[in-house]
Amino acid sequence: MSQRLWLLPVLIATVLAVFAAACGGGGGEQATATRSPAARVSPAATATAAGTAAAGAQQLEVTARGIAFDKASLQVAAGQPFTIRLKNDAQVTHNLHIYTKKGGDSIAVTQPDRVPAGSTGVLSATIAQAGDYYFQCDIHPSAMTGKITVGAAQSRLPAGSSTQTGSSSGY
Ligand SMILES: [Cu+2]
Repeated sequence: MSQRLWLLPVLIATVLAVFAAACGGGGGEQATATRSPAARVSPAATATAAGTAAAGAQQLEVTARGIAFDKASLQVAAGQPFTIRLKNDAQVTHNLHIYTKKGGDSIAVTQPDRVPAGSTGVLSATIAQAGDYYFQCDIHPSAMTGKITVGAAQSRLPAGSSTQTGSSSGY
């Protein structure tokens, strides 16, 4: 009888140990990311998809002719990826470089960094903070400048994965 009593705690300890191990293993799997806010998008967010492209990537296009951009202001939504295609229709090299402000910190520049005459460079970026930013051609920083306005991103995202982005997807 004394032997049985002695065994009991050992058994309990064993059971507890097994349990702990099982729970530990399960805990790891629970750590998988829980990010599915996209799943619940209100149908009210049918914001008339006017100018700005929808569904994720916003696509803008700027053309360089002579020593000038054809646009002096651009607009994108905060926190959403966008691309700017710089078509260089000029006879000289240009680029398009976004800075926090004139003379400020670099945010993003076209690839390639120097866009030869007759070719196209692409700038891809996401700017988290709304506000006014500055862009220029680094080769002609006094002649080729503009403002890029980053608007607060709100009820845009038409949830549906429908591909109704811009129709001008060249290439
Ligand atoms: Cu230039």
